[in-house]
Amino acid sequence: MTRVVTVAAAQLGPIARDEPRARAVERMCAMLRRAAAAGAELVVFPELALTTFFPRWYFEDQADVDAYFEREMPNEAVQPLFDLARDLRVGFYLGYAELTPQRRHFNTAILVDGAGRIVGKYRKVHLPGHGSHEPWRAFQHLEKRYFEPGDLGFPVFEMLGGRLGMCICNDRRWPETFRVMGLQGVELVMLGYNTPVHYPPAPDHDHLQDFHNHLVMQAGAYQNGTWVVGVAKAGREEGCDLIGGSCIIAPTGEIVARARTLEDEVIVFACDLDRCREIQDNIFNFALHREPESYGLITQTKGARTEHEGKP
Ligand code: CDV
Repeated sequence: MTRVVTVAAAQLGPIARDEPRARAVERMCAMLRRAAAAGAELVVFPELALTTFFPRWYFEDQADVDAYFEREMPNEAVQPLFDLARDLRVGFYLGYAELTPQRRHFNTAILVDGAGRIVGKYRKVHLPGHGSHEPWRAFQHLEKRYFEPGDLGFPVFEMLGGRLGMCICNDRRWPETFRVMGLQGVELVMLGYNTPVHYPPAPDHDHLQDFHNHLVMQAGAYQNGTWVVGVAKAGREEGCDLIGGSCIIAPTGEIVARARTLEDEVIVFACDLDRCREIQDNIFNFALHREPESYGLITQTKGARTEHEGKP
């Protein structure tokens, strides 16, 4: 069985606040067709791909927040994407805001196979931003208010003859995200993001946003010997500039395909999953080289311990 999976990163340009989900789905269907015509078997869409990035606004009324959430998946608006994917025999990753029957709110991504079945779900663990209204900011980032941290860990799913993992946006900045999947032998990590160019708490870093984006994804790929597909919602969305830079990264950490625009754009690459072995069997052979007894603090503590207890 071939271990080459042709993957597309389907970057979205901005989605307006009043753009209906059906229009976003139309745009994604157009990209799915382009990707399939280029031979893609798997298409990766961004984080919260059905609506504008609503955590940039403070809403007093919870009903206004809930209007951005999906109560079931697929639903009427998204069904055309599932139908098309099934017709074209293409799988996909889709990010959306999930409201469960128990009224829990998650920033979620699903993995759908070429038969249109949901075969995997991930809920964003690392929620950036703040929990209350901070009017001094040029725009809000209220993920900590509108979502709760994901409760599914970082599972890895068997599909297309490989081990596929998911994470979402801010997760990519945390090495633990990739390592937990790396320890399950992940071979391809899919992730969508909405990353503003302007970072209100440290605006001096604005010019580094594209660099940091690629830095963390390339490091995650290399340090775990996995393919990484990172996909932006890009461009000026409701006055807020979002970075692009969607890309496909080889297990060596090299970017092998990269989006050039800040609009709807599809990039495609044939990913040989067996190339993961080049790294996983050698420089990052975990079984041979890891020393977990020395890593206890990773799970024992949340913030940094500044007192050097027990040190001579
Ligand atoms: N959607 C995100 O998670 N965005 C964050 C921003 C706020 C820093 C990111 O890590 O890209």
